[in-house]
Amino acid sequence: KRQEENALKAVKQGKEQNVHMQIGKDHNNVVSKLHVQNGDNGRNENGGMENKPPPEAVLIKGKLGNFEPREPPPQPGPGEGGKPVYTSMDEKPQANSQIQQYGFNMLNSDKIAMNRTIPDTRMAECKYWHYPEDLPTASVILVFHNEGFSTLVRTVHSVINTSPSHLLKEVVMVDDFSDKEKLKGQLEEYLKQFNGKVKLYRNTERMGLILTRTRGAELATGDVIVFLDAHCECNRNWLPPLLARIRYDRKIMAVPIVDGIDWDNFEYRPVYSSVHHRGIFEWGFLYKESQVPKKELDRRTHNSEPYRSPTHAGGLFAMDRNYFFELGGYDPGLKIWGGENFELSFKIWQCGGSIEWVPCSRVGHIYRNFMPYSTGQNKEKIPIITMNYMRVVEVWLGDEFREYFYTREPAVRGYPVGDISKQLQFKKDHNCKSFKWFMDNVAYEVYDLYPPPPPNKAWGQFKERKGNRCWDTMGEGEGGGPIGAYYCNRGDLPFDVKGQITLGEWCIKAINGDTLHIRRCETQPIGPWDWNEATGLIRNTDVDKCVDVSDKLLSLQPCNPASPTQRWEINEVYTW
Ligand code: LR7
Ligand code: MN
Repeated sequence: KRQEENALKAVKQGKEQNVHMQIGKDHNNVVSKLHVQNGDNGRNENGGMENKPPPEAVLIKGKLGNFEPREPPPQPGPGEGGKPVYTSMDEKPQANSQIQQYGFNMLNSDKIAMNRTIPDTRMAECKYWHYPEDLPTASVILVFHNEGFSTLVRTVHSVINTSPSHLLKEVVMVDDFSDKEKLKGQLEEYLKQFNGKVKLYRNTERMGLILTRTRGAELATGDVIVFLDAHCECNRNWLPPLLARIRYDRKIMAVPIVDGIDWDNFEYRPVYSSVHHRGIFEWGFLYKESQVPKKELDRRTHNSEPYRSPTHAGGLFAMDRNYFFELGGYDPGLKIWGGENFELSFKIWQCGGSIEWVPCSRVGHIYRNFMPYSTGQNKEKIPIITMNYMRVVEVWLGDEFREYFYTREPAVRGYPVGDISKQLQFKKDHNCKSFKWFMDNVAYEVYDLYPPPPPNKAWGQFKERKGNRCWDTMGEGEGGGPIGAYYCNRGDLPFDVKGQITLGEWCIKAINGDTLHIRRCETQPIGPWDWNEATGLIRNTDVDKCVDVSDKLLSLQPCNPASPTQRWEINEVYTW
């Protein structure tokens, strides 16, 4: 009991505590485990020594944490407690037009109180963490482009309501050149109630979210910058656990767990309960999340402690402001949307920092049903997102790993990515480690989930030799119905040396040896396709049948080199 009191006092004062501590070494060989009080766990070898870093958090079961808020009062009305809100039949047309505009059902959002409560989705033990009182201050940065009004300002209310006011230096809003009337004068007027705590800046041209965030960071005055998307609701005590990690080590990027809020009915749904996930990627750089390897979980004492993650989704994270700029911020060559999460993650890990996901910090994010704005293409019609990935690949991956990306995206190989000399110089100047080091030490499970793709044998459109139809998804996606052949106007299908035919991260498979479908690839990329360039037959070696087209439908039939409906060429003329 006394020990607990001492630990608590020490933590509050940000001082050394003379109690049991868990000490481990991390990749930088510095003490990295949380110093946790765990009661009866032997002796503390280092206890009592002066000049040790102060403990940054202590878990005292049964004693509510020092930043634990009072339960917020319920706001009777639609959506209270994170419950769903529904649209009546009469409202449907209006709701649909809002959804078209925003990707959210703003009609429903408008019914919900600005300070509705949401369910506390944290692990039970989160309530009992005590954090140092002298945490750094935070600037919460919200960048927005044509967001819905009520979802945008509910985000502001939520940040203000859930953050200790002395730790929230300000909310920095940066309007990325929205053209919606309501986001102009009316927003300025609305924000007056926050008495200067919320600052609004506007871009004079559309800069995209990446450059706009950098601008927000420049304008921020807090010690720590916290980025959130402009459609979030923060959960109980979300901020101190993030700040505590940065106070402990300023090179930690601290990431909250992102709960889901429904785009239609605004129901608040916990994303994971106690099974921890972390951010990874496949070789086309689609963002993925997978369960945290045991090895990583075992570094911790309590299951509510932060764990390390290779990357993050991009939108929600906290970082020491100066550290962000020491890293050069985001690569200013990245445009509009996408890839910036990987750029910053690889840079952090390879150049001496780390990323942690913090289970006791939870924030809800509204996932749109579609993106209401376009991210655009460059003048050669390559999507901006792909261009961004290429820049990241060229700067951070190195020869071996770069190859895997171009196997997935063969059409853009060799395409100029703009000037990356500054980024490469940064890597040199900071002695940044290789991507292989990152893969082996941080992102190791990616190899198991997404083994490096075998080189392509060919890629392009599978086209009838005598005819003008090409393989086509017919609008089907992963898990969907049979694919067919149609006008040759879209899509490419890389065909690799191990016999896979792939569509992005997916594979073409023959279900029951019959029709062709888009399915998950095998973990070990082997077979079953064989394309005979001479005859044009595409044989499925599992069932020894060939791809045939009849009435727009692709199916497997007994191989017949004389049949015109079985002879295919791979047409490498690719247009975006
Ligand atoms: O041109 C733009 N200018 C902007 O200011 C386009 C967007 N924005 C704003 C926008 O208003 C929003 O506040 O930028 C923010 C993010 O845009 P979203 O909400 O349309 O993006 P998203 O949620 O679909 O996408 C995810 O990936 C992006 C890749 O660049 C960003 O990193 C987003 O922040 C990121 N969102 C999350 O990580 C939320 C949680 C998980 C997901 C998905
Ligand atoms: Mn978003």
